[in-house]
Amino acid sequence: MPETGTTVSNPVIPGFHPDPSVCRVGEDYYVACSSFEYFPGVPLFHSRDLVHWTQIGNALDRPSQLRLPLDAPSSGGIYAPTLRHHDGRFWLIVTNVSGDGNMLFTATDPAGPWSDPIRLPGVPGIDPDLAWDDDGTCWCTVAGVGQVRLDPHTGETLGAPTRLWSGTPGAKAPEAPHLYRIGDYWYLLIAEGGTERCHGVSIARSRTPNGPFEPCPDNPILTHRGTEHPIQNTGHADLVQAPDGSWWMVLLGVRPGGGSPGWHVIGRETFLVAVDWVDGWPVVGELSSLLPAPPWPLQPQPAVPNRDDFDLSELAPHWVSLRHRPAEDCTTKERAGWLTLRARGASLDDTDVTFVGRRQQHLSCRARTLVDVGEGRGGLAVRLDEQHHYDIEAVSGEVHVRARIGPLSTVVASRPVPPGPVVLRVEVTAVATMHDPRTGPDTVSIGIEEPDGTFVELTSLDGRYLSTEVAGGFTGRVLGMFAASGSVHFDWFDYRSLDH
Ligand code: 6LW
Repeated sequence: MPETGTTVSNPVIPGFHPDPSVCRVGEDYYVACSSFEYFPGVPLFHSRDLVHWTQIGNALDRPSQLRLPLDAPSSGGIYAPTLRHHDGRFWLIVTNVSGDGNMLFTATDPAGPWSDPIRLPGVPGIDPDLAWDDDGTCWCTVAGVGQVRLDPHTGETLGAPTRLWSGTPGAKAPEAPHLYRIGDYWYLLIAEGGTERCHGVSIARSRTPNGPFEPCPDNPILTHRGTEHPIQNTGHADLVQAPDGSWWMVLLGVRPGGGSPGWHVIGRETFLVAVDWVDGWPVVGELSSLLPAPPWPLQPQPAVPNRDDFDLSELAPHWVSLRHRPAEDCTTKERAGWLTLRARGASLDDTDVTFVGRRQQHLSCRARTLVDVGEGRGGLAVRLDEQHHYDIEAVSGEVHVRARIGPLSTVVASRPVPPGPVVLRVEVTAVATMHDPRTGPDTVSIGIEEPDGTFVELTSLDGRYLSTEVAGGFTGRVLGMFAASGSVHFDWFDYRSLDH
């Protein structure tokens, strides 16, 4: 997490928080991120200094806003929001690639409630952006890069979509457009090269919002492709101006670990970098894991607590489930001070399984939970998707560790335990030194705790199999609790960084 002082650490929003879109209202900054198959969707963060961010909610937290079919694929669902403030309201435009397509939501308070969706059947493609002209015309720009005029109050498109710019000739996937009026120009910021190692950020400008656009002679204005930089896949950016006139960029990047080709395991994270303007073009400062602190007082905000005792009736906003979260299957009201999960699917191989987790936000970390399975089955999991997860499952008198890697699924360890509640533990350790280029990014140790807190490791697995490079897709690891049969009760969940 960022520290105060002369430098601050990047990422500013660690863990699987990709496709950041930022806006500022007065002294307050807000960021929205993609959420894919998880419910609630579109995590929203607040900051007063661009460095310390607190999650204030999720924009899409009701079934009427986020309809994900129960068989929607992982890395489907919610892609690439744009968050803007205009005319006294917050506007959020986003794509649900697993059903409802492009949708627009509004709120007066970004912490919610957000409106029901305004559907946008005339807006094609993904990565929609919103920008308003002085005369109130609303321009919606999408990946490709295309554009269509929109009545944002009704969702009606006005006229046919037009093609604006395809980015650098030969570069794949021009996407993530954001359009801004800055000075005498309209600037069109895009990502290109694909969201993997070749990702980059390019820009073009025009005197009018609908082109013609002239590319920046120094494109890409940011990329780490082909470098040894520890932050890779840099792209999908958004710009914001601070009250002192300085400019900043939020963007996604990853931190691969291990040997060749490098595996990133906690998804695409949100980074911050300073931007200067030279001759009417933005020049991106050096992006590193230690940034010079911005020239204003830093304002640390409350971080996600390490431990959740499930004493409140509502779950904190960082807890996510898969595709939906029916209240009857996930409640703190059945047993005071415990989270009760009622099984739907039989395992994390199923798309409809009762799961409540939080993103792994540190390269090394520890997660523990006290579970009482009663007559049921359930436990603690490290999840990348249905085909890639490690879990420790308790049943009466026993625990089993299972690894699912692609088509292979195996019980790697079992152990008898006394009946009654048991503490399950997962410990992730990033690999520090490497003598072999085939070394994976981290190890995942899984086991139980003795009543005195001693860790009994049942297995230690190579973490590469729960990486995006192996699993594919757009997400990162989520650590969480699941029920595989019956009703399973969790007294607490404790997550700690073990990063140095
Ligand atoms: C998103 C696209 C991208 O829609 O990945 O990195 C896609 N950029 O802009 C999914 O996050």
